[in-house]
Amino acid sequence: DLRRDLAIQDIRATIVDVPTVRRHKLAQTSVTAQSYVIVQLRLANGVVGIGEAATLGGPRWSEESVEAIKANIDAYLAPALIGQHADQPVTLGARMDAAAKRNNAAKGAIESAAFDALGLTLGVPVATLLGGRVRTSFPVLWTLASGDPAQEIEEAEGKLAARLHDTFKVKIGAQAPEQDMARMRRLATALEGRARLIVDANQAWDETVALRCLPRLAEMDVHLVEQPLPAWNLQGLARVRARTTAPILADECVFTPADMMAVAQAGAADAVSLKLVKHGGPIGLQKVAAVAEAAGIALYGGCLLESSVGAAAHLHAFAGLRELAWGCEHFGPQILVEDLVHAPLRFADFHVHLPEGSGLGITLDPDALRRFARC
Ligand code: MUC
Ligand code: MG
Repeated sequence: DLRRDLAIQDIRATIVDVPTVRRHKLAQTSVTAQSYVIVQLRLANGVVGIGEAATLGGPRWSEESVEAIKANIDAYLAPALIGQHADQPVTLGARMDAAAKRNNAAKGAIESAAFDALGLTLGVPVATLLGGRVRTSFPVLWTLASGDPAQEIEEAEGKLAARLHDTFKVKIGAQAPEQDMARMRRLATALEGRARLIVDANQAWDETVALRCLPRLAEMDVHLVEQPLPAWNLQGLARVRARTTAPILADECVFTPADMMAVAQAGAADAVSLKLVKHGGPIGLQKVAAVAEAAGIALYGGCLLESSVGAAAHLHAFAGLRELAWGCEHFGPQILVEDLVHAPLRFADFHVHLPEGSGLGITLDPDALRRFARC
């Protein structure tokens, strides 16, 4: 019977390292390969759901590394779920929270895999299980992060010409603020009238630097300034926000719904970047989105350079958000030398498209998984 079929039999976590097409430099680290934990969750009926936990340069973007994610899945999260049923995602989440504090990327990958397995079994897309979809394509930006403005302008021109991306997020904070301002001015001048720009400082600045630089970024028509201050400094962010017209995008300061409420109460942001690795899966993402909506804070579809596995899970979660004012940034599949799935996500006309079919609508390529797996 269906109930017995939905019992979780096995959860396998595989670390993979996939080279990127170029070096990706952000404030705290620089990577030439993306590391993920791929979760394969098998039900008694033989169906295997997949999920992905992305990291960026070890435990530097957040506290989770692929090594820690795999260790905590194997030792704590998987044992708490074996024998439980895939049609009870809230119970699965409660059991994971009882088994391990935080570990949101690990939990997010497992929850996505459980939804995929449930959707594949029932013959419905994950978006349907999450409440349905109000959109099937998403405006998608590209991130410029080599640090070399000449290379970045050339890269942006290529994306514009191919009609892949017309909004660019520039990673700042790795170099001195004055250098970044000069770099931004070159980019803004070269792309003026043809592309929108946002910046992400990944917590690199303090309040003084932010107060000096944000008005200049606003004057360059930079549309969003992401996480200019350290995640802990909500009061500082609120003061900076009150003194500039550049809208603030909250990223590392919002993992939980309570974090989102604190940002709202402090008046620290105009928009929030939603990510499965931060919110512990699609259910947590919906909760954070609800708090943001209640506070009048706009939604932005964030990423951590996921492959098509993790990106598809995000698109299913984003598909049902009534307003996604700032679109999304799931360019990840395009920055990898090779994707991990048979039919990668489709990018066209400045949009990324929700895959069709049951579950997440993507299938893992076992050869690619084997090739990039860390032994
Ligand atoms: C981040 O902090 O937003 C997302 C895109 C990118 O280039 O870096 C990431 C992480
Ligand atoms: Mg960010």
